[in-house]
Amino acid sequence: MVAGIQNNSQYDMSHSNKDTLFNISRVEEDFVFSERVVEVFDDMIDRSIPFYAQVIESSAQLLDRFLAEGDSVYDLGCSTGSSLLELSRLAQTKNLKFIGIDNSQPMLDKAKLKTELFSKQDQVSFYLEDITEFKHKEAGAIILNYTLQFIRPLLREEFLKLLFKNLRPGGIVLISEKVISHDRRLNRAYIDIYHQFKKSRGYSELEIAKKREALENVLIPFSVEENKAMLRESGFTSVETYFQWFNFSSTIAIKPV
Ligand code: GEK
Repeated sequence: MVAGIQNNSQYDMSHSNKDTLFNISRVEEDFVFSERVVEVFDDMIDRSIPFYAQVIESSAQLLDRFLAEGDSVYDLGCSTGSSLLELSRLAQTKNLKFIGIDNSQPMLDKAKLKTELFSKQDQVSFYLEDITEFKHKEAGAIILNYTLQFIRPLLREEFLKLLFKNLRPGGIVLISEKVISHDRRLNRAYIDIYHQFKKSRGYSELEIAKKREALENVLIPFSVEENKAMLRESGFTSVETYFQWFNFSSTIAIKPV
């Protein structure tokens, strides 16, 4: 393991099998969030996303600072609920309501199971919905952790405008993404460093290459600048990076009061 990189959320390791999905010789189809993926998902996230726990911790600090008593926090593309459960543990002072949305029923089944396991049902709930049709009004915060990258590029700006509309004045969006650099040398270097990270977490060269192939048409990263420009275009005024590790970046955007 790379020194100092640890994902230690207490909510991400329950009921997860080891991810060996791409220990295969041929990729038969593009990546989908199927039941097979859900079975290994928490292990996959734990070993594939650098500083996952630290990003959630930083996000909790921002929620604590910017949200008001009783605000609602929406996690779009919440998967098995790991980040929402962790946020509900870390951001406890303002009686916040946590709502996870995903369009994968198997993901939400697992999220609900984990929520019950940790007796969090009063604080954390889940909806099976398409996030591009988000219609929950007066949100205090909307979180997109590694999810915007799966929305079709042509739809992304309209989607961010929809989120802007549904936030209350002063509400925030927190977006964490895999990103690209338009500097070709830096881009190559960042990707190599990320692959070293995955190797250090136990993935073989073959698994890394096959996963990359399966994600090729599905996960389409933008640069930090492109994401920030889209947020400003959508009406957000304060837009800043709050975390970055090579080709992974987290951004906060605030809706003006
Ligand atoms: C985490 N945020 O643990 N509507 C609803 N859900 C969607 C849509 C859509 N249109 N498109 C994709 N999803 C999580 C990790 S994973 C990222 C997020 C990854 C959902 C999809 O079902 C999946 O659960 C999630 O977005 C993306 O921090 O696997 O790399």
